[in-house]
Amino acid sequence: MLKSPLLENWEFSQVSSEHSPDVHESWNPCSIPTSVHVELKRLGKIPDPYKDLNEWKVQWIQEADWVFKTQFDVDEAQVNQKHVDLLFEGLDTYCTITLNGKEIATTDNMFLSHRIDVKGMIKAKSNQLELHFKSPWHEASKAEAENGGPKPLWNGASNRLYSRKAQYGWGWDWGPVMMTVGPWKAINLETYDIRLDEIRIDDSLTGEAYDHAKLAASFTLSDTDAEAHQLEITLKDASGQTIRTVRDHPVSEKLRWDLGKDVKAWYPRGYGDQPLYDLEVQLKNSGGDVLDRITKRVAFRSAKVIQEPLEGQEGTSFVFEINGIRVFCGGSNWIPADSFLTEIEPGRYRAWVDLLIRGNQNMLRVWGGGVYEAEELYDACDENGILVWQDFMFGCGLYPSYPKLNESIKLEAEQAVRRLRDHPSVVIFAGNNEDYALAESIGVMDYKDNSGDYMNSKFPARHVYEVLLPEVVDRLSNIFYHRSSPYGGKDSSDQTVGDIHQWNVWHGTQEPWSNWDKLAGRFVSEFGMQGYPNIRTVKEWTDDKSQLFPQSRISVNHNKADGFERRLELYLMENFRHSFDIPSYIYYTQIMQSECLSAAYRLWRRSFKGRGREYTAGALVWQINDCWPCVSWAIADYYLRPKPTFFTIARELRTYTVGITRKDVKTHRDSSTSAFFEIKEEMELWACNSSVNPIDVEVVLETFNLNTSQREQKTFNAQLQPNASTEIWSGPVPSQPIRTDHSQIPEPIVIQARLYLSSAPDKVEARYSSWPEPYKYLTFPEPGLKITVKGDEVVLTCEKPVKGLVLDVKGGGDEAIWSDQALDLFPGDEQKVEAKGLGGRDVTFRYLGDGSA
Ligand code: BMA
Repeated sequence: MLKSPLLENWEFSQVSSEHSPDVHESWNPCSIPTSVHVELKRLGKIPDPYKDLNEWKVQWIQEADWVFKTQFDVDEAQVNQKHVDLLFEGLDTYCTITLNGKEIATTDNMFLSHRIDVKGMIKAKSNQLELHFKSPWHEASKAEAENGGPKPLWNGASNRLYSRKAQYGWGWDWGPVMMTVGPWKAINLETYDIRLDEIRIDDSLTGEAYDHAKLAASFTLSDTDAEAHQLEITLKDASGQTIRTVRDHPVSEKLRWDLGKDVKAWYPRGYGDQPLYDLEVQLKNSGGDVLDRITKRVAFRSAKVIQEPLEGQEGTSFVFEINGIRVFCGGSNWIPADSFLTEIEPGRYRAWVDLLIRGNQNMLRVWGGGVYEAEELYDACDENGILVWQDFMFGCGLYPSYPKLNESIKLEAEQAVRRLRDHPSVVIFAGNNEDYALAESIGVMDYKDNSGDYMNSKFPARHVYEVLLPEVVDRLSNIFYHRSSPYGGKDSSDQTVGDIHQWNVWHGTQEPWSNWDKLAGRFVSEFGMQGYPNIRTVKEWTDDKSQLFPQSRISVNHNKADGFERRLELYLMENFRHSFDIPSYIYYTQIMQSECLSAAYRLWRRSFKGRGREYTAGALVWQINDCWPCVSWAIADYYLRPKPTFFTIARELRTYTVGITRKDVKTHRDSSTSAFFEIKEEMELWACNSSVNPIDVEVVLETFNLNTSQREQKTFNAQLQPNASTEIWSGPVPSQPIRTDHSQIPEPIVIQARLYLSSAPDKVEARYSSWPEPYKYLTFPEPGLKITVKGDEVVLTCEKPVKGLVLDVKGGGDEAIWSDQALDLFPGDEQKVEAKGLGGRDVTFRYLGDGSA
C-alpha cells in the first residue's frame, strides 16, 4: 500500500455565499491541517483572538463560507492500482469535496474520518481537490430549524445541539466563542490492491493474581476475496524481543494465543509498571510479498467498574478495579487544550500528561464538550499509567434524536471506539456530560420509563445514550459503558450510587468548602473552584497596562463564568481579608482555590476505607487545563503554568498522606438553657496509604499557639492499612481551652501533623497543617520567615507558622519550575523546594498576613 500525504501546497479563500454574497476571493497559501482563524492570524488579517476584546472581532469567520484547494500529481503506478482512495481524517465540519470538478462527498460531522473511493477519477497529472466549507453557524441553524427547533441547554447557543462539531466552539463558561473551519486533520491518498481494514484485539488477564495472559485477534480486509492471503503476526515487547510469532495465519481465522506469564500486566501508576507490547501484522499474498502492515500497541490489564453494596452506608460503590486492585482515582477533567486544535504542537499533550504525573494524578476524564482526543494524549496516558475516562461528545444539552443525525452518531461512535479501545488507559466510556442532569432540571427525565423507546419522548437522546451507544461499545470493545457523567441512583445527583458532579461549591447552593465531606459521592467526577492564573499569563491577554485590574473590561472578558465576581467574592470575603490590586487578587484567589480543592481531595480520599468501604473512590477536579489564557477553574493555565492548587492537590495524592479535621462541639448544660454551655474544639487525625502493602508509621502532632508561641507535641505509632485510609486519633485540640460563652475567642492554634515511615524515621514523608478558620479572623504574627536560595533549591524555615507561601522569581524574570507551592511552614520543620531554572536568583514571595494585602 502506498500512502501519500496531501498536506502541502494548499490555498484558501473566503468565497461568496448566501449570507455574504459580495466577497472577493483572495487566495493565500497554507498547509494543512489548519483552520481559517489560524491562517488569517498568521497572515496578519485578524488580530490575535485571545487578546483584549479581539474574540469579538473575528465572529464573522464562522458565518462565512471558505474554500481550501490544492493541485497534485500522482505516480502512474499508483493511479493504476486496484484501489485509489482519498482518506480525510477530519473535516471541520460542513464540507463539500470536489475532485477534478466533480463532487465526491459532503460531510457534516467533524468527528468522522472519510475514506472515499476515487478510482478512475484520479489522473497522473494536475488533480484538483477542493474543500468547500459552509458556515458552521448557518448550517447548524439550518439543521436546528429543520429538525425540531431550539432546545434547552447550558453554555453556548442552541444550534450547537444539532451539530456534530466540538461543542466548546460555541463558547463555554471557560472558553471563547471560536467556531473553527477547515481540514483539522490530515488528508492522504492511499493506493493498494488489498489492505488490512480492521484488527480487533481482545486480551485478557486471568488467575487470582491476574498474571495469566491471553490474546485473541480477528482481522478484516478491504476486499472480501481474501482467500489467497495470509498474515504474519508477531508480538514483541518494548525492547523488540519476539514473544510469539506465526507466519501463515489464515485471514479469516481468529488468532488465539495463550501467553501465560510470558507478558506482564499493565498497571495504573503507583501500582506497578506499564509494559507495552507491539502486535505487528503483515498481510502477504501467496508469493510472500508484503502488501500491507499495521502495528498495534497492546497491553494486558483487566479493568472493571465495581458497583457493590457498601458496609454501613446506603447505595453502592463506584470503584475502578484494575488487575484486582481497587484504585482511588485522584485526577482531573480535560478540556481541549486550545480553541484552535490544529495549533496544539506535537509534544504539548505529553507535556500535559507530564504535569499530571508531577501532580501525582492517576486519572484524566476527556470531557464530552470537546473532541475525541489526539492519539498523543492517549499514548502518553498508556505509557504513564494514567487511566482515561472517555465521554462521548455531547454536553449540557437536551440533544435531538432523529434518524439522519443518529446515523452519523453511530458512525462516529464506531470510529471512536475502534480507535480508542486499544489503549489500555481507556477504562470507561460515558454517554455524555450532564445531559441527564439537564433533562432532570427541566423535568423531562422519567426514570420510570424503561421502555427502550425514547425517540418520541421528551428526552429523545436517551435513545443515543441508552440504546445506540451501549450497543456500539458492547459490540466493538470490552470497555465499561456508563450512560452519562454523572449518572446513577434516583437521579444524577444521588450521592450514594454512580458518579456525581459536585457543584454545590461555586454553583448551586454555594456551600463552604468545609462541607466537602457531606457533599461526597461514590465517585466525584467533577467539582471545582476558580483561581487566577500566573501573572505572566494575565499579561499575555493584554498589552494595555491600564486594564490590569480584576474588574476591567478585558479582565472580565477573560472570565466566562456566570456571576464570577459574586462567587469569587463570596468565597474570598467569607475567608480572607484581601485587596483588589491585580497581584493581590491573583494571590488570594489562588490561595482560596488551593484551600478549597485540596480539602476535597483530603476529605474524599479519607472515605476510601478499604474493601467494601470504598465510600468515595474518585475525585476528578474540574479542570486541569484551559483552551486560552483566562481565569477559570483550571489548576494549570493555557501555558501549562500550574496554579498553587496544583501543588496542594499533588500533596493530597502522594502515596502516603496525613490529614486533620477540627470542629467546635457545643454541649448545653441541660435542655432548658441556651446561655449555659461548653464549646470544645475537637479534632480527628488520619493517614492514607495508596500502596498495596501495610506500612508502619509514626505521626507527630504538634500545636503552636499564634498568640503565645506555646507548643505541645504528641506522637502516635500506627500501621496504615494497604490501599485505604486509617484513622489514627481523635480528641480535643491540644491546649485549646473550653469556652463557655461566644465572646471567648478560641486560641489561634495551628496543628501540624508530620508522618514518618518507621523504616525512614528522619524524613518527613507527609505533612499537613490545620489552621483555625476562617482566616479572616486571624492576626498573623511576624513569622521570622527565612528563605535561602542555593542554586536551584530554596530552603525555608520559620520561627512561627506560615500559611500559603507562594514563591516566584524576583523581578518577574523567566519562571522557575517549582516542586511545591502554597506551602505551610512550621517552626523546626525545614522545607526544601526545588526550583529548576532559578539558578541562584532572588525570589519574591507572599503568604497570608504578610502585610502586602
Ligand atoms: C461542569 C462541566 C462544564 C462546565 C463546568 C463549570 O458542569 O461539565 O460544562 O464548564 O461545570 O461550570
